[in-house]
Amino acid sequence: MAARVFSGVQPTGNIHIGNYLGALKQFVDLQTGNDCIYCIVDLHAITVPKDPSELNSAILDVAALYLAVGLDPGKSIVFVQSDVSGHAELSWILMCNSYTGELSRMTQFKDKSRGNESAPTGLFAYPVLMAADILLYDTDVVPVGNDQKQHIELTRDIAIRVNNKYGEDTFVVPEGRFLKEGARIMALDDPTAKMSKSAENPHSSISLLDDEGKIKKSIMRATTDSDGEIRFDPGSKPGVSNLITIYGAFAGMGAADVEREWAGRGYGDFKKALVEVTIDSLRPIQERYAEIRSSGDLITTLKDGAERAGAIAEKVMVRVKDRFGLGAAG
Ligand code: AQP
Repeated sequence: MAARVFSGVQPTGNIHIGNYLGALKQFVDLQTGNDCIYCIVDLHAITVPKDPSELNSAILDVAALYLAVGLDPGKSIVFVQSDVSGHAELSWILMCNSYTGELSRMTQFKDKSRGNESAPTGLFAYPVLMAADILLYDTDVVPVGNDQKQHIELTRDIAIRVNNKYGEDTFVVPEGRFLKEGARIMALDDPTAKMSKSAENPHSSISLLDDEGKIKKSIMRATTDSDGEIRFDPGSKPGVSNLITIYGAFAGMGAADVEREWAGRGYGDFKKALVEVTIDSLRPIQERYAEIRSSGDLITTLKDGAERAGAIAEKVMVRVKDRFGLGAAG
């Protein structure tokens, strides 16, 4: 039987090659032979204040990028999270079945709130919303970058806890899917931190929509080391290893093959080749994006996706409410 696949991306800024290599590429590969649902998770984006018109435009940017990288609405459901009310509804039910202790241990909350007492409650609770996103569709597989491992574990813990209390088949217990190569692309200016949309230095990441000049500058400035050897060793050579991972992911090669191809050559030439392979890989995505983003069909695709996703979600909500004894019919 086809597996149900669910994942999402936040419309919080420029989608970068980390998002692409860690998550979006998997989304595309999984479309064949699986039953895939891909979401633009806009409710997650408001955990920090957002300008409404910028947010709305960012939602459409991510939707257009989804289609530009190869998501096919004929094969997969593509929709916006807040267009299906079950996400917020299930999130509340799960919130009542999760512990403040386990949420306090989430590293993303600790990083983003930095102990600030006026950090929004949504920032604390959003891993539960993520669990709701996944459990709402009886998801078997969640393709994500490995920064999401902790959140997938939490989702599994909550699902198992609810199943133990309210019946084994209340939720499908999902599995995360993490790639071997590309699951964590590091920042170009600081290869000990993950590449992130919200980084201040524009040269720490490469956006899927960056022009050739920007791509060249960011890669040529990327932090390396002084030993001059193109060798994959994330522990002692994090910068060079990150560049090897990116090169390999775009060129379709493993790290060992990249090392062999570049043995005895210098960082300058390697970076120039990386610029080329990055530009060549992003060019067709950028061309398709320009067409899709300006077409009126995008909204129709998203509305149709929300209807199809909503029909699946509604069935799961009826089952969950019944198990919990919620509602007049319960
Ligand atoms: N550096 C990364 N390497 C590999 N995969 C990554 N992902 C994110 N960063 C990397 C994966 O991309 C998917 C979508 O991420 P998201 O938009 O939901 O949020 P995020 O993980 O919080 O991404 P950012 O870029 O770091 O955003 P900000 O700066 O807004 O927090 C996920 O599958 C994620 O694993």
